[in-house]
Amino acid sequence: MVNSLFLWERAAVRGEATMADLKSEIANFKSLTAAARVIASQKAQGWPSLGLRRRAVPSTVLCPLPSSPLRPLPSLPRSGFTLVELLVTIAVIAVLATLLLGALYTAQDAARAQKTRSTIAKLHTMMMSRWESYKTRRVPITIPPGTQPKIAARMRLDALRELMRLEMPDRYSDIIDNPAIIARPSVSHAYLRKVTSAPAGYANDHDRAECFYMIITLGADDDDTAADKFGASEVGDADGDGLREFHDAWGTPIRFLRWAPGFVSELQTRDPSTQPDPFDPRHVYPTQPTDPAPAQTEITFALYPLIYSAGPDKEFDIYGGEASFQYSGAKNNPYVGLIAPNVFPLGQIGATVDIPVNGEQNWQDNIHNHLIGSR
Ligand SMILES: [Ca+2]
Ligand SMILES: [Ca+2]
Ligand SMILES: [Ca+2]
Ligand SMILES: [Ca+2]
Repeated sequence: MVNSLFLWERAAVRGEATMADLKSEIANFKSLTAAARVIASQKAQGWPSLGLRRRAVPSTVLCPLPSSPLRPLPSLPRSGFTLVELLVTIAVIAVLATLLLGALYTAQDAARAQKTRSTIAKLHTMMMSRWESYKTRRVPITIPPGTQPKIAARMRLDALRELMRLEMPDRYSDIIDNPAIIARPSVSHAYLRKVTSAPAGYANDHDRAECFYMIITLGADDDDTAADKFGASEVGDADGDGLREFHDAWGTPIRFLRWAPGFVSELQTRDPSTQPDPFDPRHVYPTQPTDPAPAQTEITFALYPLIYSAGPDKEFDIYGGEASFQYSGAKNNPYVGLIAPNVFPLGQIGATVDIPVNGEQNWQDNIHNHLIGSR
């Protein structure tokens, strides 16, 4: 009202307002004042008199405004997620994360497999040159004059097998046990010193791997730097006994079986007709049925040393013979197992088996030199 009178005064000064206009403004003021009094009175008695019920208010925000005493605020855009939307989002993220991790894991395993193949390829090359040398190796044995040629050939072959066993041991009994046919070769003395001087004494854990490390690093008379050909990650001591092993890229010791007649591969087909034993050119084995067991039932064929990684699953599932087995007690027979099922219930050494039993054939992801050597 004060504002209206001020505007009327200014209009009057400019000659634009009349006394009638002033009276009209005063009348408006009186009616507005009366209306204000009514509102104040009703407010003092409580809002229900305005026709609004307070209990109906909560879900709607009411706000008194000059032009309209109470009215709802306009509804705001909905923010946040519903529970279903949240769960769907989490599920999608989980699937994407799984796919990504799977891809990363696969790429990492592929790189590790390649690194392991490289390590085994080096070992295979070093091993095979030595292996081939036994075809022409002079055997330290004296054949009595007058011995039948075939008997002499068998004596020589038995001695050669013992020489291979002593110089390429794959279990500690090959080192610890005294030779039966020939004198202990010089490198076997080196193995024996190494094993018996191990700080904590040798443990049979990882013996297939520890013997192999000694063969490669001590077995070559003219190569004292064999160990230098391998990086730090390719060598380790998994059981902490001071006797080292070559490791694959998953940190598992790489094992070695000098003779693995149970293993079937492109390199070792186990077919006597197409791959006869090259160390037995006179075919003195298998022997005649009149010969004493167990030799009479054996089947011979070309053998290759087996150098193998357990692969990504770190399980070998390759039969290495019973823990108590000693070659010296089996006449250095490389084909043992086929002929003594009571001693080797799981077949020949090198056979693929589920040990320890977990229901999985864990040999399938193994990386081995037969795969590399056959290419
Ligand atoms: Ca050990
Ligand atoms: Ca060790
Ligand atoms: Ca495996
Ligand atoms: Ca298994």
